[in-house]
Amino acid sequence: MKPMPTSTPKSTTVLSREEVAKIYRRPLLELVFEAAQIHRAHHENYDVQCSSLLNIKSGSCPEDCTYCSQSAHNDTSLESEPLMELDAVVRAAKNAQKNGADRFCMGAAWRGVADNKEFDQVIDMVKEVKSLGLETCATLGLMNEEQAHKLKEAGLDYYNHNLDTSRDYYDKVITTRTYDDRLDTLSAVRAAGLKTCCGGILGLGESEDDRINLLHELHSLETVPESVPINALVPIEGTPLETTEPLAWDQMVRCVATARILMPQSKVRLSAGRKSMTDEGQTLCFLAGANSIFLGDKLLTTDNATVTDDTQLFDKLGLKPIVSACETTFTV
Ligand code: SAM
Ligand code: DTB
Ligand code: SF4
Repeated sequence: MKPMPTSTPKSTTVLSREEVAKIYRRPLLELVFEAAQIHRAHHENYDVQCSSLLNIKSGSCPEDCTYCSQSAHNDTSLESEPLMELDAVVRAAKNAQKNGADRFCMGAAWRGVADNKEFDQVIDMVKEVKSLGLETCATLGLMNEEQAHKLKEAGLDYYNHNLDTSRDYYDKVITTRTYDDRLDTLSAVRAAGLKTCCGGILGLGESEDDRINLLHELHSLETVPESVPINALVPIEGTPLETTEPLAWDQMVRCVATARILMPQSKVRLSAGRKSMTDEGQTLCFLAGANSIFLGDKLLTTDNATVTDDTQLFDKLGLKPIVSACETTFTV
């Protein structure tokens, strides 16, 4: 006899940690099947939101994130660079747009935002990138509400600030700021009316329970993030995580599928780590509801899957980059 379907409770319900674990641990094909149905009910099946990244300030970051090439605590080969000039940022944004990106995300290796000349320069970058007709995103570390308001006024659409992992595992990964610091920044971002891009990294040595807890945290936020990046660790020489065991392929699929079920309206981004995935693994993630990627040959400091590879994979799967949702009129 066919077993009764185990359907997921309504999306508006906040599920308990145990309910999330039950979803995550379903037989993989059943999990992917339900996630695909939810994806199709809430999104255009074949549309993929494409963000391009630019590291506008590199290295010498005072934080001790064990995964990161840019932490001053890690002995990596990355050269530190000061904040980029405005015209170089605009050139990179135009190039990203030409490649099919609809959103441009500027990242700075800062502990957080300070009220100084450099922040004013970032404000100008946001204004200029927005005027190209791109959606804008920034990831600058910790931030207060007043600073978030300034970015919003400049035309910022999204702020990326990840929870990274579970609350329990967090201090194995970063000790220079707390989980609650991150949640405070996310509240400031929300209070300013910005959209949030918030997810995590898998493959840091965390357990399956930690991954489930991270997904439960994201789903339980007062307002769920509009954009949910699921990164797989890109192991970097000179970091404490350089020799970490790679994540089992099905864990990425489970995380994407569970994120899709828990946050049906959000864009779920198959983020860092795609370069090491097979086309088949990525395909399963797209079927399981991933509908966003980082597009461009580079992430922040490491190589991404190339635009050529992505174009070929999209053609094969029938996927297409979305046209910008941004309403700004072109000024160039
Ligand atoms: N400094 C800011 C911060 O930490 O919020 C912004 C930049 S930081 C590089 C943005 C995010 O990139 C991190 O929170 C982490 O999730 C992700 N990330 C950084 N290094 C990574 C790596 N080696 N592999 C996968 N994801 C990584
Ligand atoms: C996110 O969740 N992933 C991006 C973006 N937000 C800023 C960063 C990925 C970084 C991968 C390692 C690197 O290139 O340094
Ligand atoms: Fe600095 Fe961000 Fe890297 Fe942490 S992840 S070391 S805060 S740049």
